[in-house]
Amino acid sequence: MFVMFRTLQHLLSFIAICILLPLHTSCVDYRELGTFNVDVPAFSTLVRPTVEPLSADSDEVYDLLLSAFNPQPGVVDHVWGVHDIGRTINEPDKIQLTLISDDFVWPNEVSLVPETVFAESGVVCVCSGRFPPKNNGSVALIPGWPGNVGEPVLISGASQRQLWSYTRAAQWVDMNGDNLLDAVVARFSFVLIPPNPPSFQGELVWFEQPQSGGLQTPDWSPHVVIQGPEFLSLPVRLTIAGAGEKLAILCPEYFGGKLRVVWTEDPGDIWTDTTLIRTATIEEDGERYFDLQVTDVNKDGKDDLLVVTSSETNGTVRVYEIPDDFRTGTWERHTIASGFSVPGNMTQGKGTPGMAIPLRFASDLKKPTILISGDDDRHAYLLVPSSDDPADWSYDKRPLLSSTGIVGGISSADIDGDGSIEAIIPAYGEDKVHVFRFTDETDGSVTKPTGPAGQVGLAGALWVASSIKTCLCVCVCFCMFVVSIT
Ligand SMILES: [Ca+2]
Ligand SMILES: [Ca+2]
Ligand SMILES: [Ca+2]
Repeated sequence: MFVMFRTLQHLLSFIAICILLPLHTSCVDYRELGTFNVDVPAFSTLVRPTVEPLSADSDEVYDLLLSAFNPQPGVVDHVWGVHDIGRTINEPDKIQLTLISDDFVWPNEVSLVPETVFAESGVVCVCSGRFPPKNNGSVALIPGWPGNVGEPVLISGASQRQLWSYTRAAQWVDMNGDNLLDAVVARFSFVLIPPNPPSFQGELVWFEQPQSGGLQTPDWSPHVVIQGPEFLSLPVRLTIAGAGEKLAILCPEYFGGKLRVVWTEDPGDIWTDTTLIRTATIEEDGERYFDLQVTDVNKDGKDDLLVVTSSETNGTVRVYEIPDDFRTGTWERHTIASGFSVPGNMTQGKGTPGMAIPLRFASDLKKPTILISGDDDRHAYLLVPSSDDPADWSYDKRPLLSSTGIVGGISSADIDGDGSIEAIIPAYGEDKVHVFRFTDETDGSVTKPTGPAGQVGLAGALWVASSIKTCLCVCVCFCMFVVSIT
């Protein structure tokens, strides 16, 4: 009966999406393929385990990387992997998880290091840590996936008095011009100095890859670029008027309530001279900047920023159009969804939505529907564009999934190469991962995607806010403990 009800519910949702929207509109069908069980599933990432270009007739292979954490002290956390998840994607209850590591406290986003970094495939990168007592985080490399993985090598600096946590995946950029790719990442520190209230510090940092043996060498030298971003930073090449492109790093701030871009005036984009580092503010309205990616949202041929601000009462999904010169231009904002709110009375420290990813079909002819993790509002949504007109920024928000708890870090890809898109939606509060399939009904063509291999989309939401409440309880206990021993 439950399955019948769910099927009917999905059918009605699909009919509603198709009927209520005008013609010439993307029409996305979807169905839930099933679920598989994982304790407290958190961030999901879909990766291609090789960077070799895929030929038209080659087999598509995707691996799923998944983190699972429990804020409670002493509980062991896990990093899981599923090699070639396409083999069992139609029967999710048959998906078998392989343990990659249980060495980390509070593992967050898990990624695969591009093969170009170490001339070696199968290097998993784990970012970890959040709130006390699980705030001794790291950026770690684990070679050997899939198969017998090695011991983690912690590249994020030697132990120090100030403990740092790392949330979103490290990005690989040569920051000092020595032809070795360095790890660029935002980091977060929970500052607890009783009797002062807890405070938070964020900064953008890069870890310098050593001249030799990087994959075997711990404690790479850290270089701080700016203070501010706590959880996410995104290097990207952006245009400057009349002079081509320049490397920039987008820096959303959750606690800082702003969105900035940072660059170096060095003409070769070498970041070692800190006097040449500049920033520009894209927005500073006090909202909690939570998720960000660069993608052409309105299908006008130019990339935009797809941004999520998290809130207890009015979370938003926004698009910023990138100006011709990112250093001096105005970033035009379009709010494409708003009013996300955390249900119930106990909303303090929680936030919604979590993360936004466009569902891009192989044909890629129309504006993409956007999949949203509701995070603390316990849902997932679709934002369906009202038309394919690039100047029309209106969307219809449709519920996709109703869960009993936090909805975590979503990811999507055409996992089995048939033109439909599969999405992985971790339901942290249910101890389950939901698998959905999306089909572009107005297209009908089923083609294999081409293009460069590598990591697919952004994967893994933050849902920092959701954790704060739990963690504040832990912190209160921690404070009491500190007070009691001093
Ligand atoms: Ca370098
Ligand atoms: Ca655009
Ligand atoms: Ca597919």
